[in-house]
Amino acid sequence: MNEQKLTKISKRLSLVLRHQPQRIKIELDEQGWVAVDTLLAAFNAHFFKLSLAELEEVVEQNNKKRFAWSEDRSRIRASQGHSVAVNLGYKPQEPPPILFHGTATRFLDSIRAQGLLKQKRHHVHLSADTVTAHKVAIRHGKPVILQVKALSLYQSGTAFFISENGVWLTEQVPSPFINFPEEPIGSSSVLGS
Ligand code: HQG
Repeated sequence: MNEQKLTKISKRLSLVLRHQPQRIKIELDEQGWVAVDTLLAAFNAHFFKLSLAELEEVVEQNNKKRFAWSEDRSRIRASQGHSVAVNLGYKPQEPPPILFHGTATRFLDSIRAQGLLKQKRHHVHLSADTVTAHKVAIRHGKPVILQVKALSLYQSGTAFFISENGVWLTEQVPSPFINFPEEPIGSSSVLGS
């Protein structure tokens, strides 16, 4: 298959395996998988003809290893880059008693009212240390570091995950599980120095 066709198929696969499975009326499971047979039938029906051999070629040849087979090769998924909600298999883990979330002071009222929400991301991101939390915070404005009672939240039945690069992830953090500083911590805080 020539480069152009490989790229064309790869782009369509990224579209439906990362962003818009509904476009060809398929559903991804929680880990982003879809049965290869289902994908091929839907791809053929909605886009253009794609054989199993061609699909295999695209997966093997893909320069960034964008797609992966399940162990038994009956299913396929995108390895990363999703905008649809998937859990790529980060193993649930018991968190330490306290994790940190760096944010901007202007969000505090809203966070007090709603807790920490994942917004556009797949999870709320938490850090094991305040230095990292501070770096995340200053991206947003005047930084403030919230303490999250992670172990209590976990013990109340909420799953926590740790990403390959050490970020703690959870679905949301209700307000009672957050320690808010009495005075917002300004940029002159010791945490920043
Ligand atoms: C805030 C980077 C109002 C939240 C970093 C944050 C991180 C609320 C902002 C990763 C809220 C979302 C994630 C509520 C949360 N009301 N504001 N109820 N709940 N917020 O960027 O945690 O470069 O989506 O506090 O290293 O800042 O992407 O999340 O300020 O790990 O690889 O809404 O992004 O990694 O902002 O950063 P973000 P984040 P990457």
